[in-house]
Amino acid sequence: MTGDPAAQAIPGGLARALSASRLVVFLTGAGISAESGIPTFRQAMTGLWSRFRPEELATPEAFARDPETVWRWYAWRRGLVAATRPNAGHLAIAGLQRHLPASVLVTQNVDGLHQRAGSDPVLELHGNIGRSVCARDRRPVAQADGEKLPACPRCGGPVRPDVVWFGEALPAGVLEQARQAARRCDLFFSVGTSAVVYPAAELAELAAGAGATVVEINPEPTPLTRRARFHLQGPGGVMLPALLQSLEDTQRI
Ligand code: BJW
Repeated sequence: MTGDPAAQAIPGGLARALSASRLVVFLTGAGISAESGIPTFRQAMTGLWSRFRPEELATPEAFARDPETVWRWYAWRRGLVAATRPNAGHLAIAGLQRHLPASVLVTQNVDGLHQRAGSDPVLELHGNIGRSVCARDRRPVAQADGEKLPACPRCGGPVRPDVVWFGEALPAGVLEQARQAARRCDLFFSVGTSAVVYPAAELAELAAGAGATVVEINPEPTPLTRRARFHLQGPGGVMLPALLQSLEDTQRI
């Protein structure tokens, strides 16, 4: 048994469930990247939506009205992401995935930090800020970056970030894979998400409804907390390495 106090914060029942699991799903949100220095959306004071209005920046109507402003905002955020690195939470999920017989990583994040931490594949529900597409036909546009709104090299129309805005459908294949995994898993982790944006938030409900053990990792309670069997109330960068340590301890015994 390790002397690591963080690993001892993991309830015995959860450590046993993890080591016996057949399929684990991790669903992550902005909170897992907070310790890398990327702002979340809904936290008071620091969240993006405390400083910016989502209806002016993260809807198709906003882009249609003022594509230059929306593009500049995403260019600023791309810069933030480029200056960061995966943190202990991202790395611990990649480590857990290496130890587990089967796992599926689903993220609402658009920052690509899970991939940089070594997780592959990653089911990106809300796209990726590093990719751009033609706003007319959604075909990829390479090397569209910088502050100035680019024009599509094929049709001359505006280029947009390849992300999912409010009111837009999530990529159907990705969402379906995530739903299937949620229905089939025996352990479901909801990490660093306020669990209020649908359909992502429905995944934990699907998992719980199908009998999986739901675990929430978040310093704050959310609407999911009362349905979760375990709530590890702390930052992902502490709780996820502790989980990895507890799994390594169990596997060593
Ligand atoms: C830490 C931490 C640390 C901090 N460690 N934790 C009712 C039912 C169903 C749907 C709806 C409904 N009412 C309205 C809707 C629609 C809407 C919706 O859900 N709205 C709700 C807000 C009410 N959903 C949609 O519009 C979706 N599309 C859709 O439904 O389409 C239907 C359709 C079908 C067919 C055709 C057409 C349409 C699309 C949703 C897209 C969301 N997009 C965004 C922007 C992405 C691009 C970008 O990045 O700019 O996605 S909004 C934003 O929210 C972003 C996030 O991925 C998403 C979720 O946020 P997340 O990750 O949970 O972050 P926060 O900030 O909310 O929470 C952070 C948490 O971390 C907090 O709890 C902290 O405590 C915690 N934390 N430090 C661990 N160190």
